[in-house]
Order: sequence, then C-alpha cells, then structure tokens
Amino acid sequence: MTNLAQYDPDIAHAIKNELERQRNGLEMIPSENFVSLAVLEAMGTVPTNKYAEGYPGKRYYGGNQFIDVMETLAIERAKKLFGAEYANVQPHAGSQANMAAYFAVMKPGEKLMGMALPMGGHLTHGHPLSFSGTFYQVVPYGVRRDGWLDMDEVRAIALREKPKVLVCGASAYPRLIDFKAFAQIAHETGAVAIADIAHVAGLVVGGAHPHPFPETDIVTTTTHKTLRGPRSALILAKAQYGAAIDKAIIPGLQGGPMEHIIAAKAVCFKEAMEPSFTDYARRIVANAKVLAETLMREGLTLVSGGTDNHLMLMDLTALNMAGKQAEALLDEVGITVNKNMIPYDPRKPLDPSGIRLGTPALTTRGFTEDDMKIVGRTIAEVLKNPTSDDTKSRAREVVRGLTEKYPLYPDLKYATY
Ligand code: DSN
Repeated sequence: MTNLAQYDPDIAHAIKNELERQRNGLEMIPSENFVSLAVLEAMGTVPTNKYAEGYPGKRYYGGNQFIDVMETLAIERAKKLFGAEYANVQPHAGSQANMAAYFAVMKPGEKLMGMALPMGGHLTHGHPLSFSGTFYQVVPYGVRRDGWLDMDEVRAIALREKPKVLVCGASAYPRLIDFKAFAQIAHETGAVAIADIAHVAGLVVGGAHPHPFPETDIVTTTTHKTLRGPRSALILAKAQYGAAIDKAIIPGLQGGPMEHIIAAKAVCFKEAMEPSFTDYARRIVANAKVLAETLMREGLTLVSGGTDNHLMLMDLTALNMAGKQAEALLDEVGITVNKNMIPYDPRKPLDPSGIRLGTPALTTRGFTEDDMKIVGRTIAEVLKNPTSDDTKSRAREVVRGLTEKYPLYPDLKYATY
C-alpha cells in the first residue's frame, strides 16, 4: 500500500493547501468549525469498508460485531448528551435528517410550515427548489422588519393553516429561538413539532441556548457546526417516533451507513459531554457579542441590532456595497465569511445585500473577547475602505499575527510533498 502523497500527489497537494488555508486565515463562516484530532482520526478509518444496513443487532450483513459497538455507543451518547429518548445517528447530512423526519410523520402533499430561506430559514424548511417545497404544501413564516421572530404571527399562521408539521430553527437568525413556544403552538394546532437545531446544537448542549426537549417531538441537527463533530447529522426524538424514523432512514431514504463517520460522531458526543464544552459554548456567544458590539460601534449595521448566539448578519446597504463584494474583499485579507440574504432583501440570492459571520471556529482556536475587538475593527476598516491597499496590508498583518498566536493543528503532520 502506498500513501496518498506517493500515489496521488495532486490530491495530496490540494489537501495540504486546504490545511494551510485553514491555518493562515480567520474562518468566520458561522456554520464551520475545526474538529479535534481524535474526531479527524476516526473519520479516516476502516469502518468505511463495511456494509451495515440496518441497526445494531439487526443488520442485513454479517461481520458487524464491532460496527455495532461503535453505533451503539454513538446512539447512547447522543441520547445522554441531548436528554433524548431516541436517537438515530445514521443520517448522512442535515438535509437527509430533515427529509427522514418529514418522511416519518407526513405524507406527500400535506402541509409543512417553516421559516422562509430569505428570512433566515433553510432550503429544507420548504423552499420551492428543495424536496421540501416540492413534496409538501409549504406555509412559510418570516421575521418582522426589525429582524426578530414574532411568535404571535407564527401562532396566527399555524392556527389558520393547520400544518401537519411545524419546523423551527434557522441558518441565519442571530437571536435565541424559543423552541418551547414553537412546540406549544404546534401542539395547539395539531402539528408535529420539529426543531432543526443544526446551527445551535453546540450551544444547546453547552447550556448557552434554550433546549428543544422535552417539548419538541423531533429534533434534527448537523454535527459539524457549533457541535464541532464530523460533517454529518443526527435525529433525536420522543420514543413514540423512533420506529417511524428508523424506517424512514432505512429502507426509506438511505443505504449503507457511514460507520467511520458514526464512530467520529461518537467521539464528538463524548467531547461535548466534557465540562470544558460548556465553557466553549459560553465563549462562542461572548465572543460573538463583543464582535457585534465592535462592528456596530464602527458604524456597521447588523440585522436585529446584534446577536444572542454565535452569528450575526450584516446589512451592507449603507456602505453602498453588496455581499459578494464584501465577501471578496475580506477574502483578499484572509478573512472568510459568506454573502447572505438579509430579511426583506431587495437583491437576489446569488447577489444579496448582506454577509453572515460568526465565532465558533475562531473560539475553537482560542480567540478571546479582546481578539474579537481587533477582528471587528479590522473587518470594519476593510469594508469602509474598499480601495485602500494600505488598509488591506494592515489587515493581512493583523490576520497573520492572530493566526500565529493561535496555531491550528500544530501537531498535524501530513507527508511532505
Ligand atoms: N449550509 C448551512 C449553513 O451554512 O448554514 C446550512 O445548511
């Protein structure tokens, strides 16, 4: 067996370059993070070779005695971590987790009520171009003009429309989500309450965001955002939904589970149960609040006037700039953010008025509130002086100083090329 660098230097080189990009830049896309070396190691292991369709103790293939150990540990840890009666650790990704949750409780053509994507929701919460907007009748809700959710409006829509499923959770909402209030509205109107906590899962288990259980019926999440695990997903639920969700995943939607990723999820859940994870979650939010205050003190506009979680949404209209331009400018100095629609955006999804940025990845590196002030002032200076080469040089120096102060994966060695 030859190693990657020997056999395929082109791919090995691209991977090495990606590692250096991650090391040398400020990663501020709020849905990204850096996994531990233990999680990284588990992902690159031999369970990838194994077919394990079915569930522990009930597989369609032989030879699963060790796979069952991994998956059972992942299930038991997930249940303990989230205080859930049931867990399914097989969804490959967040979209598949949501698809399985809907498939378990709703027939095609029934009503799905979810937050509209341009308002901060997600494609799988009913966007017309997603399976969710194709298979189901969609009833969208949004935020008010001030960027905040209005639970009275959500309740009024749900009472009028009587959806089969009310899904809550968001991809670009900087405030706390009252999962309990959503579940109450769902149950008052006869709907199943699903919380997609992908963005805030790490904050939820770290006690820095309200918890969806025990009120919510089904909870879906990715595992790679604030939860800081492998790129994958998870479904949790009240026990009564377990059998239907198991069937929705297999044979409903997926084939062989990725057991190497399930092993890595088990490691992630163990890490998230450590007392230090609570401190991590608290620091993500503290860093985000300082970053938001710094940006606003510099005169920049944040949707809803700040943040209560790990992310913020900047409205660039007053700078006479679009999200695309801001994303590219910050990229030039080594700061990675993503262009994003803002609520009531007059522009288009691929050319929106805002950017979305957050603190989970920088907090993993060790950035403090004082560092976030420096980051905020640097971002503001670049955005306010888009044509100044001096500004860009200064910003690159700041980025270099900070990334050297908090080295990423200093012990990770790939073969030299
Ligand atoms: N793509 C994810 C995000 O960036 O928020 C949502 O699925």
